[in-house]
Amino acid sequence: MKLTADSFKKQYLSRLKMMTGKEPDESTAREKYNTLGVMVREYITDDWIKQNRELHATGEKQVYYFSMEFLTGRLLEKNLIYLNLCDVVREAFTELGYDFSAVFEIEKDPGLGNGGLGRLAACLLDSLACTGYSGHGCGIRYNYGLFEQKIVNGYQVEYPDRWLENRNVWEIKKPDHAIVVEFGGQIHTEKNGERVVFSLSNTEKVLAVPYDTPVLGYRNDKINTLRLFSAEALMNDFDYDKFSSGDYNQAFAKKHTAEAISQLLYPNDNYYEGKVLRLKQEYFLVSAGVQSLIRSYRHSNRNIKDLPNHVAIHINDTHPALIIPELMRILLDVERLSWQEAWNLTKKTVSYTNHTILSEALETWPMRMIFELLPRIGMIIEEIDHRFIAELKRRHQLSDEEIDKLRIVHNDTIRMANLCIVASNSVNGVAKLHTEILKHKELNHFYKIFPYKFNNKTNGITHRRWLIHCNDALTQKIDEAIGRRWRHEPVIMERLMQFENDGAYLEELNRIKLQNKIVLADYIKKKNNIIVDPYSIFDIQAKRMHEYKRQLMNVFHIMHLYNQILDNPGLDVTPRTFIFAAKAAPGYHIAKVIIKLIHSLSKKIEQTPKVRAKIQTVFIENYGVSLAEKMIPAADVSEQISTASKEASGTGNMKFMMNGAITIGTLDGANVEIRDAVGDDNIYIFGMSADEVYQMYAKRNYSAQAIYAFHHDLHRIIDQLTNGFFDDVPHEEFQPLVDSILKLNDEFFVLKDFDEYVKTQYRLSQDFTNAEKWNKMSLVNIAKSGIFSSDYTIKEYARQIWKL
Ligand code: 26W
Repeated sequence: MKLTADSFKKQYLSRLKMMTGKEPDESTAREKYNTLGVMVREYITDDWIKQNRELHATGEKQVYYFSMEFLTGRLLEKNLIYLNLCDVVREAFTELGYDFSAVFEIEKDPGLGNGGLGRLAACLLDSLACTGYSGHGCGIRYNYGLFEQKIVNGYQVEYPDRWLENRNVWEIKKPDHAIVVEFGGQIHTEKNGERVVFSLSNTEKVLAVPYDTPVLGYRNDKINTLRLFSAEALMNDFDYDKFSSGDYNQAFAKKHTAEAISQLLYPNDNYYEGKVLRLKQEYFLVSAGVQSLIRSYRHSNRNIKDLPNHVAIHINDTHPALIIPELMRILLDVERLSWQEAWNLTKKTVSYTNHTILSEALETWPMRMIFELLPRIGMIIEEIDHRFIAELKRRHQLSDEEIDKLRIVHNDTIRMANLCIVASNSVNGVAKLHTEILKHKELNHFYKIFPYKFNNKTNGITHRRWLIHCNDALTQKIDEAIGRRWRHEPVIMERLMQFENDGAYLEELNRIKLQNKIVLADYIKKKNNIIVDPYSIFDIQAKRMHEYKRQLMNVFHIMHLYNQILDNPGLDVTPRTFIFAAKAAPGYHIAKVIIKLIHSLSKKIEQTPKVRAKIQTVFIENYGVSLAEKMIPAADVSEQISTASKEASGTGNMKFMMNGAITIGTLDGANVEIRDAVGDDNIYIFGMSADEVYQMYAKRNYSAQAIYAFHHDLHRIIDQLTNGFFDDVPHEEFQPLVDSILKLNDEFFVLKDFDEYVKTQYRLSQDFTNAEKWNKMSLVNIAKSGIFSSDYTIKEYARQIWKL
C-alpha cells in the first residue's frame, strides 16, 4: 500500500471529522482510535472479500480451527505493523501532536480465553495467515471475557470484563449468515425404504449470529477470518401475550435463556466443572460452526463425499469434541449418507490436540445430561461407542479391564478424550515430552490400538507479537545485526551467534534490557506504588495461578532468602526483584490463598529495610496479553518450575527466551526442547524428571512430613505461614497451604524439589553479577529462539495433519 504521511493525514482528519461531528482538535483518544481502526478495516475490506470468493471458487483446502478460547490481544498496532503502515501513521500522528501509544491503549484487550490454550489458538491463527495458508478460527463471542482482576487488600477480587462496552471496530456482524442451533426435543424415527430416518421436534431453538474479524498476514496480503458466534433468541421467542398481560419477566424468559449461552467465558484453566451451561456453550459452538461450514461447502456445489479434500476440522482440546457426533448427525440425518460413509468422512476430516494430562481437567459428561439436552447426539455417541467396542473385540485380544479403559461411554459418563481419539485421524501432544507421556503413559492403551494416529507438534509463539510488536528496541538491534530476513524466517536469528563474543553488541543488548526494565519499574510504581530497582535481577513468574505450576515453591525460596538475610546481614545476595502476575480461577480457593500470601510477603519485605535492600516482591494485577507484552521484554529470569510431567508445553517459556530472559526450570514441557536448543550452559535446570515423578507415584513412599521434620529451613518456613510471622492476617489465613503440604502430602513435590531449586537460584544469582557471561547467555537464548516460532509449528500441522 502506497501511502505517505501527508496523504494519510488528510484522509484521517476528514474521517475523524465525519465520524465525530467535531473539529479534530476536539476529538478524544477513543474517537481517534475508532477512526483509525475503521480506516484500517477499510484498507483491507476489498482484499478480504476477494480472497473469500476465490477460496470458494477454487475449493482450496481450508482448515477450521475450533476452539472455545481465542486470546488475540489488541489488534490496532499489530494490524498497522502487518500492513506496513505503522511508520506512516506514527509520523502523521507526531505531526498532528497526537499521542500514538495512548491511542493504542484505548483498545480493550479481548480476554476470550484463560491461558495457554487460548493464546496458542491466537498464535496459530496468526501463523496460518502469515505463512499464507487458508484457515479460520471458529469460536464464541462471549459478552464477558475472562474476569478483570483487582487486588483489594491483598485479595483477588473479580470484576466483569466488559470488553464490548465500546464499539469493537474489528468485527463485522453477519446476520444473514445466522444459524439455528437446536437443543432438547423429541426424536422421531421414520422408515424410508430400508433406512431408518431420525428427526427432532419441539426443540429449543437458538440463533447463532456470526461476527467476523479479519486475521491478517504479515506483509503478504493474506486475510483469513476469525468467526465468533453470538447467541440470540429467535424473533418469535418473545411472548407478546405475557408482555401485554404485564408478566415482563416471563415475556423475556426465552430471550434471556438464549442469550445466556454466549454471555460469559468459564474462568477455569485446567479444571473441569460439569455445568449444563458449559455443555450448551460447547454444543452451540460446534453446531453453529459445522452447519456454517457445511452450508458454505454446499454453496460451492461440491459433493459432500469430497468434504475431506476441501475441509479439515481441528479441535483444540476436547472442548469442541461434540463436533464429531454433530458432523455425523448432519451427514446421516440431513445428507442421508450411510453410517459407514459418514463415519469415514468424519474420521478423515477431524483431528485433535491434547493440551493437558491433569486428570482434573479431563472432560466427561453424564450420559443423562447429554440425552436431556441433545438426544440425537447422545444416540450417535452410544452408537459410535458400540461399534468401536465391537470392532475392538473382533480385532484385538483384550481383557475386560483393557476394554474398559478404551470405552467412550463408561459408568454412564462420556469420556470426551476417548471420543476424540477414536473419531479423529490425528492425535497430537504439544511438546516432545508431553507426546511421549501420552503415548507411553496416559494414553498408552489407545497408542497400542492406534499407533499411527499419535504425533507431536511442539507449540510455538508468533515472533511478530512476542518480539517485533512488544520489543521494538530489540527488534531494531536484531535488524541492525543480521538484516531483516529473520522476520520472515525466524531461524535466521541464529546468525546472532556471531556476536557471542562481541562485547559492544552484548552491552547494547544489556542496555535495551535495562531500558525495558525501567519501563516496567515505572508501571509498577504507578500500579503498586512500590519503587523497584531496575538494576536488580528481574525474576518473573507470570502465568495462571495453579498448584502444579508451583508459585508456592517460588514463594518459599523468597521466604528462605528473607530468613537468611535477617540471620546473616552481611550475606552476599545479588539484589533481586521477584515479580508475579497470575489470575486464579474464582472457585480455586488455595490458588487465591497463594495470591494473598504473595501480597503478605511483599508487605513484610517492604517493612523490613535490611531485607528490602536486597530483595523485593511485587504482584502485578490483571495478567493478560497486554500485561505480558510489558513484562516479558523486561525479564532477566523466566520461572518455569512446574512439577515435571504436568505442564504439557508452556508457551510463556518461549516468549521469555525470545526476549533474552534466562530460564530457571524443570525438565517439563517445552523446557526440555529449550534446553536442547540453548545447551545446559544457557539455562538453569533443576529438580525431579518426569520419570522420577512417575516412579515416586508408583513407589508411594514420598513423605512431606519426613522432610518437614528434618529440614531445618523448610520447617521454619512452613511454621512461619501460621505462627504470626505474617502479622497482617489472622494466624489461620495460610493454614490451607500448610495442610496441602503436610496433610495432603505435597502432591506437587514442592518440598522434594526445594533444595535443588535454592541451590540453582544461588548459582544463577552469582552468574548475574558476571555481566559478560549473563549477556552472552541472553544472546544465545534470543539467537536460538527462532525454532519456537509458531510459523514452523503451523507448517507441520498444515502438511502433516491437515494436508493443506
Ligand atoms: C474444561 C476445563 C479446562 C479448561 C482449559 C480444561 C483444560 C483447559 C486447557 C487445556 C488448559 C490449558 O490452557 N492448557 C495449556 O495449553 C497450552 C497450549 O498447548 C500448554 O502450553 C500448557 O502447558 C497447558 O497447560
